[in-house]
Amino acid sequence: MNTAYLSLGSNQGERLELLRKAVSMLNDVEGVEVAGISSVYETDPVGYVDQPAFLNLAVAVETTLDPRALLAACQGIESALGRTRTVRWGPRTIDIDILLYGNVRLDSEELTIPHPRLCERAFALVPLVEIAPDVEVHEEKASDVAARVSKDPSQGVLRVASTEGWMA
Ligand code: GSY
Repeated sequence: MNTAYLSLGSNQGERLELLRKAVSMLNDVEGVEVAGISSVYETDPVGYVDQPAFLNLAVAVETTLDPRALLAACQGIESALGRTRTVRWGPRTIDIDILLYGNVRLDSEELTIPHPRLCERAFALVPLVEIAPDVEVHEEKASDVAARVSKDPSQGVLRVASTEGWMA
């Protein structure tokens, strides 16, 4: 069994409901169990900034799937929830990224672990640190990286909702 951390984001449609559905669908995947869910954060768009604000959260999963199979499961959920890949950095109903997978380091065309932009993204780090305060990214405590990145005023991250009861 392996522990992986995922980042979920939505900035199109019923954002909160889409996140809730995506978490529930993840838990329904054979070989995946959702073991922790952060709060929901409203976050300023990073990268392509001319788009609506996101809701983001992080989940911890216990999984027997290998990283590529986990990625395929995440992409299946994105498709089922209406994600289309028209504009690369553009608005999306749901996005599910693998942030960390145990101590695995992987660099392939389809998948890089740890996520290549994790250390630049308060929207992924802040929820991650909430559920995994001691986790490390590239030999640095994620909480230290989060504190540094959160000083960037363009990366607003505001806790807006609890996820208590989502897995009940
Ligand atoms: O890679 C995730 C999609 N994404 C996000 C996101 O989830 N949240 C915020 N705040 N900005 C983003 N830019 C991209 S691309």
